Amino acid sequence: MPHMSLIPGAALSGQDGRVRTHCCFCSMQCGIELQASPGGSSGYEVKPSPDFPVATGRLCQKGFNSMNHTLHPERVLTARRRHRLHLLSWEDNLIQAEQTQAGGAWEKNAWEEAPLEKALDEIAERIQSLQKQYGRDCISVYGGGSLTNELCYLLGKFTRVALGSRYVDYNGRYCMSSAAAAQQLAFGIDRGLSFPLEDIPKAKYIILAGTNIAECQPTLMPYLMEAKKQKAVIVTIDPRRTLTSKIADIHMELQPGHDSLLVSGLLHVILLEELYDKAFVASHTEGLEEIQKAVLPFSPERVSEITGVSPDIIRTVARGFAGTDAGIVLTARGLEQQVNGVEHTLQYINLCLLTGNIGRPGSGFGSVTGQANGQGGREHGLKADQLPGYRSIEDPEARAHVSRVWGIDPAKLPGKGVSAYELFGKILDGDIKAMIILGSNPIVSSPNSSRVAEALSKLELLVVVDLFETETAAYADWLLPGSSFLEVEGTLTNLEGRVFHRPQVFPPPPGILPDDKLICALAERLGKGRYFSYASSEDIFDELCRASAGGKADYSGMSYSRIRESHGLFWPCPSGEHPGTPQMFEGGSFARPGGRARLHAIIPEPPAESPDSDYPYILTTGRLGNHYLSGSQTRRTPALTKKAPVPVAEIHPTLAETLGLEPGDKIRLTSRRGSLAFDVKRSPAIHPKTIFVPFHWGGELSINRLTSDALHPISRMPEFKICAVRAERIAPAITDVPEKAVNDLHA
Ligand SMILES: Nc1nc2c(c(=O)[nH]1)N[C@H]1C(S)=C(S)[C@@H](COP(=O)(O)OP(=O)(O)OC[C@H]3O[C@@H](n4cnc5c(=O)[nH]c(N)nc54)[C@H](O)[C@@H]3O)O[C@H]1N2
Ligand SMILES: Nc1nc2c(c(=O)[nH]1)N[C@H]1C(S)=C(S)[C@@H](COP(=O)(O)OP(=O)(O)OC[C@H]3O[C@@H](n4cnc5c(=O)[nH]c(N)nc54)[C@H](O)[C@@H]3O)O[C@H]1N2
Ligand code: SF4
Ligand SMILES: [Mo]
Repeated sequence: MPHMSLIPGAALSGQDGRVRTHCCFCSMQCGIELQASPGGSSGYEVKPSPDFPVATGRLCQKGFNSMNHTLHPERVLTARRRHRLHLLSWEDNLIQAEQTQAGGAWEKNAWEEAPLEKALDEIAERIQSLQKQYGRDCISVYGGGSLTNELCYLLGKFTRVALGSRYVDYNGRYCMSSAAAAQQLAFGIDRGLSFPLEDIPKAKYIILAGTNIAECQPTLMPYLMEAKKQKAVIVTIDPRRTLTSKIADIHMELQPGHDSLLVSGLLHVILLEELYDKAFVASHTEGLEEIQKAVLPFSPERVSEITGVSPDIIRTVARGFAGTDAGIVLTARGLEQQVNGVEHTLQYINLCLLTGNIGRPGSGFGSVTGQANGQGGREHGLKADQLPGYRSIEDPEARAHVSRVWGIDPAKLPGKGVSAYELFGKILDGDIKAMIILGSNPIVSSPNSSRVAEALSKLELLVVVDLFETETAAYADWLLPGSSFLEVEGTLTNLEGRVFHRPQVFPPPPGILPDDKLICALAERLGKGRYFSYASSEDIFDELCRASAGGKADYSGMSYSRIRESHGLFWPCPSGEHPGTPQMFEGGSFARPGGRARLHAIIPEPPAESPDSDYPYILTTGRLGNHYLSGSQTRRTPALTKKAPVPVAEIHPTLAETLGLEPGDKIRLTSRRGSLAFDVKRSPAIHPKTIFVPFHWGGELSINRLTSDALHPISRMPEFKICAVRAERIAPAITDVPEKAVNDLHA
């Protein structure tokens, strides 16, 4: 099918001929403008849009290229099915899957194309027969945080109402779950940032811990630069000196896993020197005594012995942060994606609470959200234990309210399911037999991914809805065409908690349904159409707002027209007259009983795997500026992938020397779960015993074959940031050596 039919003349252009939408990638959700460019390959050129207030009129390289993958010739444009090779072991299946990825044939099992309508009929039939055989809970749904609020809401409702299953979760479990749990515990509510970005320049002291903003939210940097211009002190805490730490006055380099300990040192100084905000702590918090006791053993000297950060620096930062009346702490996945991620986050929250740096302009705590809709994705019932409005699925009142909005009997509403990674365990246990994945590529993005491959091979039905034949789709029985961000109308909620409207700017290619309509069409075939008959995306949003009424993430005062007029409304927004809530916790008022925030006494604990003589180094994983997550979109964008065609392991020159690495050598990394070879970059900017590898690739280049699947006991966040590895030199293969050298060798 000629994909270019997507473009000509299809745009719903504004009066000035410019088409305004938003970049599909990170949580900044910068405004973009598509401008007609008849000579260009797509017919459009992408430019920053000055209209949306968040992105300061800039785009990063991913933003400029964000339209590229939607036009890629590999886009899936028809439904495809394939019959499973039941005789293969999962290891063989894995090899087959990789051959498929590499363009080789899964010959006996080649894809057959089918009209979408027929595909949906057959999938519905198969779901019904599996549920008849194994019960309603045998089918699960796995969603993603890049999708609109409307779609996240629909996927949760679809699972509970159309499938009647308890098993739904999403990739945000790998992303924001530790920060979400910590904010719930401390503040009683979870919004990424408790303040608008425009307040950052008012801060006088900014701590950036485990967040590489310069590569991950590049258009946030101007806010930090403006604060710096106003003489703010900036501190970065990371095992690497990143692009972000270039703007820091102080960089605290520590090995992964040590944030709780380091902050214990800061709190020790603040409490023992009585630098804390006594009035704020007395009126607005609880738990001071426990925390005073907990930090006693952690003098700067003791903390320094383990972390290597000098006692002087610990004292300087503690006194500096306690001494300001405008201090901000931002954290991200660096310290959150750990089995102690909730505790690390709670420590940084303690730091803000004890110093009274919260609830006023220029101060506060924030966990920088990651995906396009990383915030909204966690509010509308796409989580295993959650109903819309950030309600608990175990709360009888919440169940009654949402059931009323949905028009169902609360007794029929399923209970709590399990977290994203645990869904794969349920498949291996034989409890889950079928899965629908929409908006994620978990073979690349899950920890210990060989186990995920084993699980997906065992399913009796896997339906993947994606733009591309991803590494995950290689295990699918059905691959259905997904719609791109340009082809679906909806709202998203950015890192500030600002809900904004994203228009549909092109119709989907012929034969493709927008994702929301696809889900409703499947619900109809499952005999539940009456619960999913929406006239428009706005109709879904209005229902979402009603379902959220009275919940923590209350959108009930919002409407498409209000959101459009104001360039976004901040939640909570509980009535049509409410202006929205850019600044949370004003005057020290928190969402916990009695309005007080909770301080948490944290005893630093070790990670699931510590280095030992067999696995002496720590592997940590993360991102590069020009790729996005599992890479299925950015690896298909030549302008981005040419700058980083393969993952490269970042190691300290001292480690390179210890391993005897010569220029051109590769490095073999081996964890308890697997072993892979990588190209090497020597960098003095990384801790000498830590190795960093980005995770944006699949197959033999996928670092998640090595990562640990230890989960946090509450948030169920995997420990992506720490696993113990061995490192060895791989000399170039003999075939890589010039012919003369080989001859010399044989002489
Ligand atoms: N270019 C790009 N941008 C993105 C994304 C992308 O894939 N590519 N993804 C988006 C998404 S979904 C997310 S969640 C965000 C993620 O944004 P970030 O969390 O900022 O990104 P990461 O690279 O995962 O990790 C950040 C830093 O944590 C450090 N780190 C590792 N271990 C520790 C530790 O124990 N303590 C501390 N203090 N630091 C540690 C790493 O060295 C790294 O520099 O980015 C979003 N933006
Ligand atoms: N080792 C390691 N692993 C990690 C992390 C780490 O730091 N280290 N970080 C984790 C984090 S924070 C995250 S958020 C996850 C994310 O990891 P994934 O969930 O795998 O994220 P994506 O690559 O964005 O996958 C989205 C998929 O949906 C498709 N898609 C995009 N938009 C749409 C749409 O509108 N409709 C449909 N139908 N499909 C769409 C894309 O083509 C892509 O295949 O990775 C996690 N994995
Ligand atoms: S900063 Fe994020 S939203 Fe903005 S252009 Fe870059 S990837 Fe897109
Ligand atoms: Mo994320």
